[in-house]
Amino acid sequence: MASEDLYLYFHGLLLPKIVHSEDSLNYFRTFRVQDDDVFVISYPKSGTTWMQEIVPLLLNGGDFTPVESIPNWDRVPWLEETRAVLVMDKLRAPRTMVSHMLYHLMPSTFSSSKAKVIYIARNPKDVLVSSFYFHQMASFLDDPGTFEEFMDKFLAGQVLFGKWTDHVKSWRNTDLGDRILYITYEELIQDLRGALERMLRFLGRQMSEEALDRVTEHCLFKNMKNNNMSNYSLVPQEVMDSSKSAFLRKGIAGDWKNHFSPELEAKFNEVIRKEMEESGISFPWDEE
Ligand code: PPS
Repeated sequence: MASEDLYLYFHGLLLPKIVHSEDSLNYFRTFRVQDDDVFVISYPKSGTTWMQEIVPLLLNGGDFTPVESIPNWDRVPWLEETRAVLVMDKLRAPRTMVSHMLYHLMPSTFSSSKAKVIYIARNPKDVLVSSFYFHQMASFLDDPGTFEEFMDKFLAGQVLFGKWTDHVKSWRNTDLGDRILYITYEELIQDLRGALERMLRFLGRQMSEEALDRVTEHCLFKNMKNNNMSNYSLVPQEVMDSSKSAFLRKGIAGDWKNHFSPELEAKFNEVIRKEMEESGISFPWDEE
């Protein structure tokens, strides 16, 4: 399918038509944010689905009912997607939603509200690898071509939600103060329980040691992979072909090392370094 049939543009950002429309973007733009709303913000492939599992459990004291009975896209909907208008009224307060949008494109009521934000970032090299496989299995995305071709598109921002560097820079340079918590996918991989404790404190919640142990165990990759409400097995094969690649694919940090040649790594590092150099932002993976 031609790419104009697959995507629409929103402020220069490429969005897949299968879940975005003019109406859904109008809904997004005019959405009335409430003070107790909780947002998870991510660049695609940075740990969104993981957070759709984690945050409801932290907010409800470790009750597994929603994560075992409601698909992730309705449990913690994407605010910019077509399902938001259908499920938002069904969310219990505090409403939890995800968004891949840049900071300056958020609804106007967002910055004046007291809504909290958890921003999850991931090593862009692993984001690229994850996205490459996602493009192979998702029929609503264009063919990624070779890994090198896809890397060029990624670096040029000709991928979903634009450039990774624009996304992380937009969300680092906000005036949200203590309303925003920054977390990384790698931190979750390294010490999931510790990261959950950090998020609990940020959300102003408490949980018994035993409940936190159970939530940690439930959110491990090997267990989440078996949760049909979160592993995208409810999506028809012709839309997401898990025989090509699973949505919950590897769930590790550093898979990029299996995909980058030294030349590709040098090219990638150079572009990202240049675009980040005056931002003052550093990430744990910068030294790798
Ligand atoms: S999307 O399409 O933007 O919603 O994708 P997103 O959920 O942000 O990213 C998908 C990657 O996150 C991995 N994932 C996990 N890793 C470790 N542990 C858990 N529990 C987990 N859940 C999701 C998923 O496997 C994708 O990464 P890759 O590298 O492709 O495996």
